[in-house]
Amino acid sequence: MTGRALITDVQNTWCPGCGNFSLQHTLKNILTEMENEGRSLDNVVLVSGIGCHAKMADYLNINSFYSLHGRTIPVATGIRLANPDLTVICCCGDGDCYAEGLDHLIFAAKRNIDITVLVHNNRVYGLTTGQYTPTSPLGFRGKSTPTGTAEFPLNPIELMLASGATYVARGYTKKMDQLKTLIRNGIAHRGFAFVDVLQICATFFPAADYYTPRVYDLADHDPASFDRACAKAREWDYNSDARIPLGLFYQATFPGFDERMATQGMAAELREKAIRDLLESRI
Ligand SMILES: Cc1ncc(C[n+]2csc(CCOP(=O)(O)OP(=O)(O)O)c2C)c(N)n1
Ligand SMILES: [Mg+2]
Repeated sequence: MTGRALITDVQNTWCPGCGNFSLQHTLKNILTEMENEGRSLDNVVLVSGIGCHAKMADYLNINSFYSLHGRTIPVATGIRLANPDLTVICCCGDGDCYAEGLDHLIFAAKRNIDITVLVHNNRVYGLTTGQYTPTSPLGFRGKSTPTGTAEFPLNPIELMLASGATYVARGYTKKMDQLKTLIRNGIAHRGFAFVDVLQICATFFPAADYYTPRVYDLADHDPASFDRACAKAREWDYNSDARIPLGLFYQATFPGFDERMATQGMAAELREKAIRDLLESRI
């Protein structure tokens, strides 16, 4: 399937200026690079939830599974366990996986299942026209909160670090080169890779004027240090006026869920040794 057209001719209904276009083109460029390096795109599967983000499954010409709202990650986990030769990429919404599917996100990180999760974090329920999500800022006005939310937002970077994720990054749809590197390296990472993508929702949360002057690159940060990753995660709490670090917060090597599951059929003493060897392979 070399040189296939990666953008389908399905009618695109994203709003002009939507951050999903940046993610679509970033994924297209990554898939093209993978193909040019000799990897068959037949071994790549995209799993989406339900929402504006989920239309990625319609607009990118690769194997895809349009799942249920909040159920992106269990579907991806099942695909990966059934066929470890597949590279599985999840396109989730912030409503999709920080609200409806939050438990799945935490357990995928805890298990270190080898999938890559991209959260199209526009900080709003886009498709259903503007209700607040767990990452909407305090006071966010939308259809369900006409006088502003009374809730403080969740910090997904902190949550993923606490849940055991072995690759934790944050990108921004207006920093496409960095976004591409973060997603590419996440796909290459052995284990659970999580990229929270600050995404412009042109209609219900057009936050570029807020993000663009605040973002900076975590270039000098050491992603091997869990403690420093936690400190960096707390610099911006998805609500304050602080500067917003973008880049790789944390990366570690730890045996994946599929590797540990593979030891289950072994005789007891072999299994013990296999698990010991796997744990010693941690950095
Ligand atoms: C179980 C379930 N609950 C609610 C809905 C209705 N619904 C469809 S899309 C959506 C919001 C999606 O928001 P998000 O995941 O942030 O994606 P976005 O549209 O912002 O990309 C909701 C609540 C649904 N389809 N299924
Ligand atoms: Mg959303």
